[in-house]
Amino acid sequence: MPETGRFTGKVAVVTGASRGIGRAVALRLARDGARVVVNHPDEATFAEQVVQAIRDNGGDAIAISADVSNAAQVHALFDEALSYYQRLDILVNNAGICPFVDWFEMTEDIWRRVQDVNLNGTFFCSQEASRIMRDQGQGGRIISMSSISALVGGSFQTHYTPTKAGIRSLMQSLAIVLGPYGITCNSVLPGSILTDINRAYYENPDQLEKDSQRIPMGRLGKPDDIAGVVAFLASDDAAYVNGADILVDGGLFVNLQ
Ligand code: RM4
Repeated sequence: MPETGRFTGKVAVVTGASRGIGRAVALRLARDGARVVVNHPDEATFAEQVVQAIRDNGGDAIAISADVSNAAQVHALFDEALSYYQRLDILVNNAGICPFVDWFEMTEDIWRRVQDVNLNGTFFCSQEASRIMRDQGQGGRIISMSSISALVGGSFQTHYTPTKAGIRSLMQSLAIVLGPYGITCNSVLPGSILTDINRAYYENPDQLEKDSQRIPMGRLGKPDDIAGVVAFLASDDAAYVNGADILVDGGLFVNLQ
């Protein structure tokens, strides 16, 4: 896909960008001209590899460590991003965890940690970013990684599915609050995308085959399948898309019968 330059002059923060979908989003926005903050919780090696890949391709990026579940670290993340790049145009709330856990084995710590990272992290980052964008007065884009799990349950994801539904709902409410500032808020709902979040689960070839066969396109998704949709929502082409969600699942959700 040739570079479009459509994000030249724009600055993006992508959370959880050291691996998986976040990494693909960071690379894509940078390839299209954005200067990118590659946020990671504590994966400096992976994050620096993403930064180097962007720089090797002629782009501009920095890695900033912050646990998005920690409000003080999120404040510091955006402080450092702003002092380095002097502006903020795009926030991609991608950071998320999903340890697959049996309901009856679910502990309070596991439950709270998934809520803290996925939902609270999206709240902390969205509030920081929207304040910056509001004060900048030039609009902005907030794109959050919800999930097909916002729409359906998951027997080993009882802690995770409510956070993805909450993220989708938060974007709908923020679309109302931030629309007057020209800041759009939208969700992307990935289906089954093969990344480190579920790699162990799919090491079982029977599980991989079963899930792939349920998808009309016959394969799990790839991080790049999501990155292109995020780039659309971040672009001027999506200037009037606000409070929306885009399901990116190869047809999995509709394949009931
Ligand atoms: C998604 C969906 C996928 C799963 C990931 C972790 O919402 O449920 O199947 O692999 O979560």
